Amino acid sequence: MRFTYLLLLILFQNLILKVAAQASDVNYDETKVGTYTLPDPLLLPSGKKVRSATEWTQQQRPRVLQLFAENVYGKMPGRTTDLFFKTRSIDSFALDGKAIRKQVRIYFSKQDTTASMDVLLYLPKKRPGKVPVFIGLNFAGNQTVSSDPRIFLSNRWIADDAAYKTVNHQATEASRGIQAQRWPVDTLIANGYGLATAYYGDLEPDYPEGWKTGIRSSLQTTLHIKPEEWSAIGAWAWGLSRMMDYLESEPNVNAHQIILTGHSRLGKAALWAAANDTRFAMVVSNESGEGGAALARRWYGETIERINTTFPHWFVAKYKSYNNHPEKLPVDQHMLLALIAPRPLYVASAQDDQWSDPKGEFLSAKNAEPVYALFGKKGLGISEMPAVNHPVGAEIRYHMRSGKHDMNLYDWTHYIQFADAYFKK
Ligand code: GTR
Repeated sequence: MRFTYLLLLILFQNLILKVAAQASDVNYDETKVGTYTLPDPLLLPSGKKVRSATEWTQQQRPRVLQLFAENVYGKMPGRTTDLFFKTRSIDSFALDGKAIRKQVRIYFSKQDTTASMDVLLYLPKKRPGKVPVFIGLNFAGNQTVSSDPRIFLSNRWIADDAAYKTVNHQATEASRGIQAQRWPVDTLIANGYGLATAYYGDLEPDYPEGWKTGIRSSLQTTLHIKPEEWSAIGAWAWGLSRMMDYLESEPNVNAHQIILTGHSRLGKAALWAAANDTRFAMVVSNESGEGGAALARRWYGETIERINTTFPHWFVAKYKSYNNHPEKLPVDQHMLLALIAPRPLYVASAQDDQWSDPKGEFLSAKNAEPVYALFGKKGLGISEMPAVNHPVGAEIRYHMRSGKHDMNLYDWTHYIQFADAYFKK
């Protein structure tokens, strides 16, 4: 009796300690951030520094990319050789006649036709010739992007989040257009841009065992890669490159003007995709946070340990070895941003999204500047955080919007302006 009591007491105490430790692992106090030293993206293993764009591209870039593959996101396989596209529907009078809407299924392999992704593409009719296109994955199926009833409902597993209006992990009619605010198709079309999106769950459903029914399982023989050699983020990023393959085949799309966007976890996937695939001409990271744009070494908001605990499938197993030791990581996220150079990059945060660490995202962008400078490209132009709703920078741009974790019209308006600076006729 006494023994049981003691045992229970010990167990209870352990539980209290655990909860306390968990509560204290997340910091929101700027005075407690402490000091940290970021790895220098220009430092070669020889101890010398990269001095030219050529040295960066030929020596350092492949090395840094490899370090991210080994320690964070896993290997990135190439495209399947028997990939093919099937148009499921075309509507030349979408959005009151202002756009062409196409729905295309990308089949990754002739061997297994369940491995596929559904692309929803809108192209503006008023802009002649090949048009620039914003692309990005969505969280809950293409039907959530617009209330247009002709968009095919996703038949994949979708998280049963109340906001997604799913029933038993399946999309419902009620889910049409529920994320339309995140995807301002009309505004994009009016500004002469196309939009291509696909549901990230087509690649891998987002839960720890999701790899079993996603491409990491179904394509392992075709791609010669074991599921544990890459990650969920890797699979989503791979899918973005397959969307790019499709867009290259689309006669009305300017494949040299593809603007890759991603919000939150899908922002992480977008950055990793762009690091691997230089065909993406411009990149937008919207509140990608930990494992995305935010510095891992800065102790503020989400931590490596937190992300690995809640989402053990997002990164490779080795990333867990940095749980309480971000200082041991041979890279930090400014180096991921540096892999985007010299392409225009927009990093955006939201003021009420402290979990993503806005300042850590700003500093990450700041510390990618030396690599952009090798190409003669300008960065943020300031070294302190700008005021809220005050975008700054040139080839690397940054803003912290007021409001919560989201991707809204304020964000898109600035992304469109950023794209206009490069792609406007
Ligand atoms: C959070 C996660 C973040 C971010 C976010 C999202 O729960 O901790 O890293 O990815 O989800 O994707 O909405």
